[in-house]
Amino acid sequence: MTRFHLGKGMPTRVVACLALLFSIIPAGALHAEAPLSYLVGYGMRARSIATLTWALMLISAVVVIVVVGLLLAALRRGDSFAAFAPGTQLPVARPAGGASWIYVGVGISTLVLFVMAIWTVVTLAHVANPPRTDSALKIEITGHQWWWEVRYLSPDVSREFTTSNEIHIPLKQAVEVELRGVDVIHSFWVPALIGKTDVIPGQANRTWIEADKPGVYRGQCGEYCGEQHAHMGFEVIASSPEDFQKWWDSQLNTQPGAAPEAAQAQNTFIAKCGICHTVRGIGAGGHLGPDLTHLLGRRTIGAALLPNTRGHRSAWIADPQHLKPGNYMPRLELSGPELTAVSNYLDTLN
Ligand code: HEC
Ligand SMILES: [Cu+2]
Repeated sequence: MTRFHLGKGMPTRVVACLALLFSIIPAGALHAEAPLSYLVGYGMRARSIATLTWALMLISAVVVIVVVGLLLAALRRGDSFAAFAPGTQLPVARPAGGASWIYVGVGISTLVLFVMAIWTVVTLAHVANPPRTDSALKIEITGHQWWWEVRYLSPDVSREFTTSNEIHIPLKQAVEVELRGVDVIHSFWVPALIGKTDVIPGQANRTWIEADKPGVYRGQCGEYCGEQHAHMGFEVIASSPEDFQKWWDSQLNTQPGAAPEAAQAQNTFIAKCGICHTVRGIGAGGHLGPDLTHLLGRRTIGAALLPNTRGHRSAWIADPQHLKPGNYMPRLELSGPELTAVSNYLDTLN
């Protein structure tokens, strides 16, 4: 008489699955060093969400382990059943007390799911609104295909200004963010600080952002928005309130008109680039592309695509379609001298 048996490979496979499950957790922790990791939060908002994420992940892991353990136990018991000859009938045995396992199992699962649901709702309610709004700094962020316009608002209108792809915030302050869209739906996402909020044309969505550790936090458009969606990045720079104020003050400066020997370069810039880009102070006032008034102060160009070095700037101007195919800055067919003149002019925008 043959017997059912589990097959030699079976326990090994189960062990391998468990090992895989456990390896995900340390891998997740290591992954925290990655710029787009959401497993470690910096700031009250991100931290409570990260805690919830870890808790749900661990509870789920424990549930899987318990279920796999029970399944293995059940399979081992089945091991001793005799096989049936073809044509014989399978007797249905119902051991006494067997159903109580089901009641206990359903009871425990319901309780665990209930606790997880309540915890999730409480956490989301807790982070939905900033802790205080009275002194909150307000910024308005507009998503464009494929870059971010950032406007700092102030009760004193003369202190308002616009920049791009780089958001500076003071440490430990809840900054109110109003999100606007002009073309398609984008999504504002800084994994280490804040979950995704949709950016929708014709609607102003509100969220808030806070960081409690100085540093540079990588952000990314989180909703597919066309060819260069993957290169619609930005950075959030959190610094002390004093440094933040200094930065704000410096951004208010307009650019002085060029000295006579540099007038040619500035005129080339206004003629070739001013239709799409603003440089405050020189009469270049286009809005199709990022504001370039204090370009040199930014860490990246092309929406966090490339480090902001002279080489990358020149390469970008010479052929933006090569570096970011499909983006809305056309290849301008500048002559060699024009390219040099414009690059030199950009070098003055600090
Ligand atoms: C037809 C409009 C248009 C013209 C003309 C144009 N640009 Fe642009 N420019 C854009 C757009 C749109 C972007 C954003 C591209 C992106 O990141 O998707 C951009 C991005 C840039 C950036 C990167 C800015 C950042 O913060 O990421 C620089 C630098 C730049 N342009 C310089 C120039 C210069 C210099 C000229 C003139 C030689 C010029 N542009 C002409 C539309 C234009
Ligand atoms: Cu987008």
